[in-house]
Amino acid sequence: MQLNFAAREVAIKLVYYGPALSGKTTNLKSLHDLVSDQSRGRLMTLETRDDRTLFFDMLPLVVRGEGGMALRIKVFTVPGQVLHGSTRRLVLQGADGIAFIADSQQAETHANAESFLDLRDNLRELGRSIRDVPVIIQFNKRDLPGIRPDSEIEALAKKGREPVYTACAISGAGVLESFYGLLYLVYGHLDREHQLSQKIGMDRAQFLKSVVDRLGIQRRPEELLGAAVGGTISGGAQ
Ligand SMILES: Nc1nc2c(ncn2[C@@H]2O[C@H](COP(=O)(O)OP(=O)(O)OP(=O)(O)O)[C@@H](O)[C@H]2O)c(=O)[nH]1
Ligand SMILES: [Mg+2]
Repeated sequence: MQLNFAAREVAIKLVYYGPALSGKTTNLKSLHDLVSDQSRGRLMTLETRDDRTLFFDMLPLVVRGEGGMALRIKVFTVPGQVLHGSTRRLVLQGADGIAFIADSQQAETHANAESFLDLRDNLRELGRSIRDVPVIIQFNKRDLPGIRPDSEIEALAKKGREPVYTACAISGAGVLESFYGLLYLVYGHLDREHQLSQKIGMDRAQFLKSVVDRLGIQRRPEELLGAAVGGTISGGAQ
C-alpha cells in the first residue's frame, strides 16, 4: 500500500497470478467492461498474437471516498508461461493481494499446482510468506467440457484457507465476485497492518459499499460476498 497524504490518496496493488492461458488477461478485460467509465483508466495489455502476455497487463481503477480521499487500485496480471519467471517476480513486488486464476480443466490440474508453488517461491524470494498475503483462488473456464466437478472444487474450498470462486471470465461470470472477495481480504489485512480504516475514514462495510457505488457495479455487496464457494467469506478469513 502507498499512502500519499498530500494528494489524499491511497494506492493498492492487486496481482492476478496463475498458469499460462488460465484466463488472467481475460479477467482484466471483463473487469474493465464491468465497471463504469468514470472509475477506470486505460487497460494496458501487451500480448502476442496467440494471447500470451509477455510482460504484464494493468488496469487502473479509482474509488473516491466521501471525504475527498481517493483510493487507487492497480490490477496487474503476470505472464503465466513458465519461461517468464523473473518477470512474474518483478510484477509480484509490493502486491497487497493476489487472485490466483486456476484453469478448471482436468488436464490443467498439474499446471495449476506448479504455478501455485511458483507463486509461493516467488513470494519467498521477495521475503514474504504466502500465509501473510491475502489470496483468493478462482477456478476459471467453468463453461468448458472436461473440467473438475463442482463437488471437487467444494472439497478443495473446504480444505484450504483461501476463499474459492468459480468463473467463466469470457462471459464475465464470477469476475466481479472474485475481485470483490479479494478486496474484502485486502481491506482486513491492511487495516490490521496499517490501520486503513483510520486513514481513509471508512470501515470495511462502508469501504465495500463505496467500491460498489463508485465503480458503478450493478450488484449488492452481500450478493457479491455470498458468491464464494461454500458461502459468504467470514470476517475472520485471513
Ligand atoms: N472457454 C473459455 N475460454 C476462456 C475463459 N477465460 C479465458 N479463456 C480463453 O483462454 C485463452 C487464454 O486466456 P488469457 O486470458 O489470455 O490467459 P492468460 O492467463 O492471460 O495467459 P498468459 O498471459 O499466457 O499467462 C483465451 O483464448 C481466452 O479467450 C473461459 O472462462 N472460458
Ligand atoms: Mg495474459
